[in-house]
Amino acid sequence: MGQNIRLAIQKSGRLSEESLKLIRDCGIQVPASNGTLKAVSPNFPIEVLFLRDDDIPGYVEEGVADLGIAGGNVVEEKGRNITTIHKLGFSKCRLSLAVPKEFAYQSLQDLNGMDIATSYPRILSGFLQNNGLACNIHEISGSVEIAPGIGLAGAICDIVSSGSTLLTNGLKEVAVVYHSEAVLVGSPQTSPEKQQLIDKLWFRIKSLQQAKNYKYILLNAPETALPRIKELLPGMRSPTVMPLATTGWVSVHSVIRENDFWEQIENIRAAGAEGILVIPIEKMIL
Ligand code: PRT
Ligand code: ZN
Repeated sequence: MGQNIRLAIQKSGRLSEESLKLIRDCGIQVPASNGTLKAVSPNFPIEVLFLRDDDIPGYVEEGVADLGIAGGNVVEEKGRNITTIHKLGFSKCRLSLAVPKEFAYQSLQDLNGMDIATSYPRILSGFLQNNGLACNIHEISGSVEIAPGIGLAGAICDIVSSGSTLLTNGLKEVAVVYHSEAVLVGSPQTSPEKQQLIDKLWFRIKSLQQAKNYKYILLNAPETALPRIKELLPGMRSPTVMPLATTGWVSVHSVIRENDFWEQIENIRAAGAEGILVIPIEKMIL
């Protein structure tokens, strides 16, 4: 019996639910934490550690955890020596500059020399430097959006999702500094045994992600429409074609990217297809 891998996820917050769901959708059972720091899976050699998101990059760098799930914004801000293994596609948000709505903003240059409040001094200073701006950064740990109102700073740099927090505080978003989403991070050095388990986990995550982008499509069409429908639905190798009880008609089964489906649906119908069903795919191994 080999070692367990340790995965650090956020204990309670915006990332917690999706992080846990991702692991469970991989067929890995994780007992409910009930406030404990750690849960051991009964069916995969993994221990899940429940931590504050800000601490996850540091724990991974120090080897306390082999893997972590954190916001790209936090990973980038901490600047730890860890590798981003992959983007996970959830908790999407942006780190943006915002100013009071009456500020006559035209270009980034208008911010030059200003006081900017943020919890992300490292990402912000990189951005300012790249854009040739010199500003005074005021690092504050929370409620950044109130800084202009209380006279602490003329602008802020904070996480924006729907934009309603900015709006209720009389602010407007003027530039995106960093696009973020949840990421899977790992330590740069891993033993071969642990790497094997990480690869196994990553394979499962990948098959879920691929499945999300594709749909299974079934349709009926006259045989004469087949050449055109095959062009529109190439499938993984080529579509499955089965005869219907009605002569001259076939059922076509294939997979299609969700985005392509909406683009192609009119063409597919125009080619003669009817009774079109589109079904989600749970896992997809290419
Ligand atoms: O307790 P712990 O330290 O673990 O959690 P936390 O409070 O530091 O983090 P949490 O749970 O709030 O966020 C975790 C991660 O979720 C962040 O690091 C981001 O990667 C991501 N995320 C996604 C967000 C948002 N959306 C978000 N909207 N993080 C914060 N916000 C806040 C933002 O700071 C602002 O106050 O929501 C407000 C803006 O939201 P809108 O919708 O009004 O624009
Ligand atoms: Zn935090």
